[in-house]
Amino acid sequence: MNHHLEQQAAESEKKKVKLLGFWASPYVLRVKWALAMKGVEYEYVEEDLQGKSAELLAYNPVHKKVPVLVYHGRPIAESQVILEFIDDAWSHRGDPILPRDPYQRAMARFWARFQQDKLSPPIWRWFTTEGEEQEAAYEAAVEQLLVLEKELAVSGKPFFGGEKVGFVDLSLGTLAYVIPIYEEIVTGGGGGVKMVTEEKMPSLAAWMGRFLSSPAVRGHLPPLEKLRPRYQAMREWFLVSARAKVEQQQQ
Ligand SMILES: N[C@@H](CCC(=O)N[C@@H](CS)C(=O)NCC(=O)O)C(=O)O
Repeated sequence: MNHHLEQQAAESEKKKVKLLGFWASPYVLRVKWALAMKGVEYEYVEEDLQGKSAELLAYNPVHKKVPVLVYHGRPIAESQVILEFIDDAWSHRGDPILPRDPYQRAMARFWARFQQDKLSPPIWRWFTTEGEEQEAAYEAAVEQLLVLEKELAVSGKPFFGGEKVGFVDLSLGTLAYVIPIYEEIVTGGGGGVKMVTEEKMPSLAAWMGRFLSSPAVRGHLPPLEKLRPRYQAMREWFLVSARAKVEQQQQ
């Protein structure tokens, strides 16, 4: 295709694909990465989650959350569902997101669910608590991270998807970006407890760097200087709320 035709095709695709998102949302990020993997052109609409647009409420009346991908006027919600849709709708483009083999597909979905159900909850708990609760969450998070470490080390591959970024990488991906931010905030920028270390989790630590610098990801990361204070404020809010609750109980 010559340049002009290519531009025309991209413009017409842009009219058919729209993403409703929020810049800091980890769920939106994975969709942006998947669209980049497939080279899909789309219109991006930033939502105000404090004052959601009529469009968002109409497109996702069940959850009222972002991301929502709108394809030819029809909405798809829930980030993991959207990833599968992108893989199906643009199966002829870019690298496959899910493996083709049925067993491998099932395993990819299994590990994506592991992230959601087993791994992310203790990591978030660790980031939003202090004292004994935080210590317990730390232990739980490390235990699950070591499960992943083993999985990656045994495969000997650069990504959970094999030679290339795939469904599991996209699902785990935001952790690669936010864990270092969490560590920095929790330790107040000083040394102290880290969650992912090269000594304990060499494969995972290497994967984090590799994933963040992969082509579909590196251009689509929210600015650290904006994300860091946002997370800092969230941690403070959780700690202040928890302390207030304890005080209330003591009265
Ligand atoms: N399970 C959903 C979660 C999406 C989600 O939690 N989105 C947040 C932004 S990070 C949201 O839209 N929150 C608005 C609200 O809860 O009112 C997915 O995977 O897409």
